[in-house]
Amino acid sequence: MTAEYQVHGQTAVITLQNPPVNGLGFSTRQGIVAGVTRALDDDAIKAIVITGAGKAFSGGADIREFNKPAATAAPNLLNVIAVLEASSKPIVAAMHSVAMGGGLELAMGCHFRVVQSGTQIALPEVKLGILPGAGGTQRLPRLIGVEPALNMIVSGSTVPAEKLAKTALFDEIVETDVVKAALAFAERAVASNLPLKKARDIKIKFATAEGFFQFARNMVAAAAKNYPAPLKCVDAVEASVTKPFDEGMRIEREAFTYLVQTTESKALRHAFFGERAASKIPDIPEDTPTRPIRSAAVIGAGTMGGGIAMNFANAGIPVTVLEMKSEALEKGLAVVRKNYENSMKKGKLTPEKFAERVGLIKGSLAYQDIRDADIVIEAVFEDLAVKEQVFKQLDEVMRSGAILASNTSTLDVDKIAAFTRRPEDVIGTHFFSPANVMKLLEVVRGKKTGKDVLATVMQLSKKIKKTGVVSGVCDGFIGNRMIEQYSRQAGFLLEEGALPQQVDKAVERFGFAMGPFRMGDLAGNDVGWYIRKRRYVEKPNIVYSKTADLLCELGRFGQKTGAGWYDYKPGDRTAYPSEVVNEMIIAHSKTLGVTRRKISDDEIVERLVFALVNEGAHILEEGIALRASDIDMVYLTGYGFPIYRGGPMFYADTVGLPNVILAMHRYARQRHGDAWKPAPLLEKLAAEGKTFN
Ligand code: T1G
Repeated sequence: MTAEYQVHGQTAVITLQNPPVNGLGFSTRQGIVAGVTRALDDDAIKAIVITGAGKAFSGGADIREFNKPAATAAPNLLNVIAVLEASSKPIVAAMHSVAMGGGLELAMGCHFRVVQSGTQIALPEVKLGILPGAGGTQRLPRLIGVEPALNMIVSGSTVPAEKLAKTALFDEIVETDVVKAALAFAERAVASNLPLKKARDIKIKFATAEGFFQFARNMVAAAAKNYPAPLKCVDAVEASVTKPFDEGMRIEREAFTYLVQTTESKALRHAFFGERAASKIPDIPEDTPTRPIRSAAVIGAGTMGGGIAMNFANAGIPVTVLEMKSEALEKGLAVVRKNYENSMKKGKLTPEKFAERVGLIKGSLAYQDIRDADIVIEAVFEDLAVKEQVFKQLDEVMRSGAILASNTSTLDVDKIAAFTRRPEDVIGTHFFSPANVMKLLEVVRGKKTGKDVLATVMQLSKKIKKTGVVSGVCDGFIGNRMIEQYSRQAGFLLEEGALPQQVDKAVERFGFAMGPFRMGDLAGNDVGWYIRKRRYVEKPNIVYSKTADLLCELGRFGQKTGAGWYDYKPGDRTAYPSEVVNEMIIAHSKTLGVTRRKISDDEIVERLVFALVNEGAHILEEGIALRASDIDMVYLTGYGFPIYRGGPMFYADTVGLPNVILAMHRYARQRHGDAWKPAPLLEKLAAEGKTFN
């Protein structure tokens, strides 16, 4: 069992031992009950202290057990907490580092709580699409007050213990050695025969309950569209005020049981694990030595280069931005400074932080100035000849052991590595615009990329607060390769009867942050145009809709030219449907001899999303992505896919892969059937009744 039992004088100390964060898994729960029972049966023991080994008191229920029998096997967390609360001997929680979710609920079931300052306190269950299911919604309001408790439970936010020092949640707060303090507290409690405090016995006085909770419901409902958990949190906390304790517990349990089986919760848990799984690379052990990254350099001070440089400065890493012309350099650095000024104006950045970050970014016009950087990221024009020239220079100048990274979004990283005499130091670091905001970082592993280089860049991605996802080398890596099939379908839909605003609205109702045409107008329609021109030469047998080319031939590149799929007014980013474009689309259907038809929103969503799924299946079977959840993380953190649907591959699992194939067969009977040939992996999994994840 994973809870250790030790005796200190007349006090038994039960220490949770379930690394990495003492998740309250089945064997840990058993260990706690066994320890308390042993202490109660031993007359020499007068008190009990409970604490956690390592880096957490407890991170809560062991989420690796979710949806498995062990999660609810007796003694479940409610049983454990009932044993604590019913103990005839005082039980003192010695809390440090992290006390979250079920971990905090466990502590609230104890009679007393001694906490080390700086301990992270939270009931983050709502972030997993559930709510505290072991009394948190009933005890926390009694211990810290209804409003602060409701805010913590509905937001899932973390609060440092010292912020709650004056509440009944803690009996003592100490700077160091919380176990020693808890032992001393226990001894005093025994000596003074301190009455045992039970949070459940605290009566809540809250005169304005009805109005308060109605207001809370209105606020939460507005902010939590598509997520059922927050409103259930309000219901449960309201019960802590309006109902007897045991009735409140029943209401909480009912809500928990409902929420834990919702697709939204499964999607959020999938994303939680997906984020962590992405950093695991099968052939690279976790303890692979990494190279120190104490300084960085970025080639190119354009939008991407500036944004990439900000990531380093934000992480406290000095970075030099290299340009060829001083006006380009000055312009780029001015944009970076402006970004920081805007954050400071919005109160997101203190003047000290502003000065520190701006101070960490230097400009230069000479390669010699960056030769000692530990990593250099090239962010120049997306053309292989230009990359060749840059990497040949880097190969000449950079110190040995420096990591040479390219921010290319589609070009072959193996070809780029071959421009140097050190391909093992070359890797792709594909940032997404705006690079200082988007969480996704596609880390492209070349055939010769060194294992320590890959491990270093994955570690760096965490340091600069990115979600690093490993991709193999192929055109478009993971995200852009899939989005190309998505865009193909979007173009075909225009030819067959839909208009840009219908397509965008349909996928935005599905939950995408932005539909394909608004996204094109934002990113620049000329980007896709450039890639398609290359495609027409490289892969002439793949058919694309010409609508996007006709649009670009009109010079309608999007917001940057004041017109794209939509019309724009100066200083106004609203996308207004364009008569010119809609007429062009309708005329183009006529040219093709296609009779336009009414297309349902469902068909639009299925064709766009299943196009992603099918290409994702190809990417998986080719080994470009290590796992399906990596593909989901790419779409959740880089392409605005709705998180409550878990990502394209998770969503396909919830639809059912046989149903995805049925839909693809239906669309294959319409136009351009080649686009709907199911990937072999998709067919195999569907036939075997399996899922991607
Ligand atoms: N159970 C099991 N493993 C967990 C875990 C948990 N609760 N939390 C984290 N891990 C693993 C994580 O997968 C990773 O594993 C390692 O710990 C380090 O995590 C009834 C039912 C605790 C603040 O939602 O917020 O209680 O990849 O990289 O940055 O009401 O993890 O190393 O193998 O994040 O130091 C509620 C979620 C559960 C807490 C630590 N609890 N965890 O952050 O490390 S529901 C949570 C976190 C519940 C009850 C309900 C953070 C952390 P690996 P990490 P970190």
